[in-house]
Amino acid sequence: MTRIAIIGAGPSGMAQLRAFQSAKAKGLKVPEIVCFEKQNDWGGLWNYTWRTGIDAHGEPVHGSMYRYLWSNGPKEVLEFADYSFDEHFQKPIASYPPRAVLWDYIKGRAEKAQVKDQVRFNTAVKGVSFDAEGKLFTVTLADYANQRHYTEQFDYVVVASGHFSTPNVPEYPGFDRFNGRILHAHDFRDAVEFKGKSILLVGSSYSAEDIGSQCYKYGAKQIYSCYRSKAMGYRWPKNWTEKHQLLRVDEEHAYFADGSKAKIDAIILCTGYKHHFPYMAEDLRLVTHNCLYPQGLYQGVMWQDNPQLFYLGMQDQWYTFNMFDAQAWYVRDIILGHITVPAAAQRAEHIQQWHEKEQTLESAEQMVRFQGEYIRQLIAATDYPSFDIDAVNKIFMQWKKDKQDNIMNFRNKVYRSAITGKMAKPHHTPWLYALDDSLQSYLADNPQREAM
Ligand code: FAD
Ligand code: NA7
Repeated sequence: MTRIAIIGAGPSGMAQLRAFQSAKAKGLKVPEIVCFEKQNDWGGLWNYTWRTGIDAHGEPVHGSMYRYLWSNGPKEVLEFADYSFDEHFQKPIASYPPRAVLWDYIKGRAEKAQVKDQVRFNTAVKGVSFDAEGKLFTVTLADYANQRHYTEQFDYVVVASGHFSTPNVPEYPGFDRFNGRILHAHDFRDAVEFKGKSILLVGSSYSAEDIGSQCYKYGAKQIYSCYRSKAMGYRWPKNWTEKHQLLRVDEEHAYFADGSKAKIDAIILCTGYKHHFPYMAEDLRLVTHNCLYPQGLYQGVMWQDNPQLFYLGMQDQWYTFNMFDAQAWYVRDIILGHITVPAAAQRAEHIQQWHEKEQTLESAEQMVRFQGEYIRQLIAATDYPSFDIDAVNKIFMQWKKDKQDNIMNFRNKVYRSAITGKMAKPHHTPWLYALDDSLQSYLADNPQREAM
């Protein structure tokens, strides 16, 4: 029987499991699927861990999420087209759920699909190689629950191990003599640690914006953020100053390119992540940076040099869960033979066209539309339920505007679902004052009364 290995049971791997299950539910014959997940539960980054560094098995900790993380975009832009938030929660909820609420939602669909028995947990993929003659992959595995290493063979491999877990850690002069803590966003867990402290955030993208906002919310004394190429440019609270490029630090100060300096207690490097697939043989390994159309992947998913290998979710992400779905359904239909893949030269041309188009994008709106169009084309080729991508693109633009209007208030806004047509319900407590963001508190209709 044809066998498929999925590497990782995060949102992308779970989308692939659900895609095949949906085909099976329609009476189609599907291959044997084994999903390998190195953690003891699914959900990927949404499966929070307090750990940093090395996990209980000596594996690099995958988690980059922190306590108090709330969705950084509206839930309406990531909603599954085949499983709405209303279906999962059985009532309207607000637009920016905390981490635990989104994890619950992701798990809800996969549990309904009953695919958990296809996942081998506590099992890390250590090697993937391909035998061109036999046309089979050999996957080397570390089974931590049973303390054994073994190999298995597969006809197809789907890499869904994420790309926001291996930190990009630059060094600046003076780091080796700075008196305070220096950490990467990947190791940031709890904003309360920085209450009353002066912190410096290096970087000017999502992690800097959100970790800074967390630290503001939980009582940091002073926040400095510094950018290399582009300022975030929001109207920050009074105790948050945006600086240009960091030049160096000494025991207790940071020095910036504009000649100013600041006294700081800690440095948080919000300097992004690396695509890192050490377990893939070199000829199968995706090498890219955080962009919207990684080169070498036909339709953003199929490895150009080997049509039996796929990567999911490797793009920079405006769209997330529904993009992983669009990709997973597409990959499924290639494997099932429902989508005919063109010859290598045409595939290369197709990749090149999208790559060149990406180079012309300048504004956020153009980038969102680009990714929306990509998803639209994938969905059109499969039976994934279509949804109004233009409406979702508009929600993205409204979200950008809401952030520009008030960066500390945008999470109180609500949007209309493109899946159900219904409006979200405002949350019971403004984000800045909602310090308890547990699932229970978030879903409570009247948290004060329910706490009594
Ligand atoms: P991951 O979620 O990274 O899952 C990959 C899985 O692969 C993990 O379970 C991991 O344990 C497993 N794995 C890795 N290596 C191996 C191996 N060798 N063997 C076996 N298993 C392995 N997206 C949003 O939509 N909204 C947000 O608000 C949002 N916030 C974010 C905040 C942070 C701090 C970060 C880092 C990302 C955020 N994202 C957000 C984007 C996030 O990338 C996606 O939501 C989503 O988690 C990506 O899913 P994935 O399955 O591709 O990867
Ligand atoms: P991103 O979005 O990849 O951004 C990385 C940031 O780090 C960006 O501002 C970079 O500046 C900056 N950077 C990278 N290297 C350096 C050095 N050496 N010095 C200074 N600044 C640097 O990563 P994020 O972690 O913010 O976001 C990733 C995901 O996590 C995202 O999808 C969210 O949902 C959560 P540049 O613009 O390249 O000059």
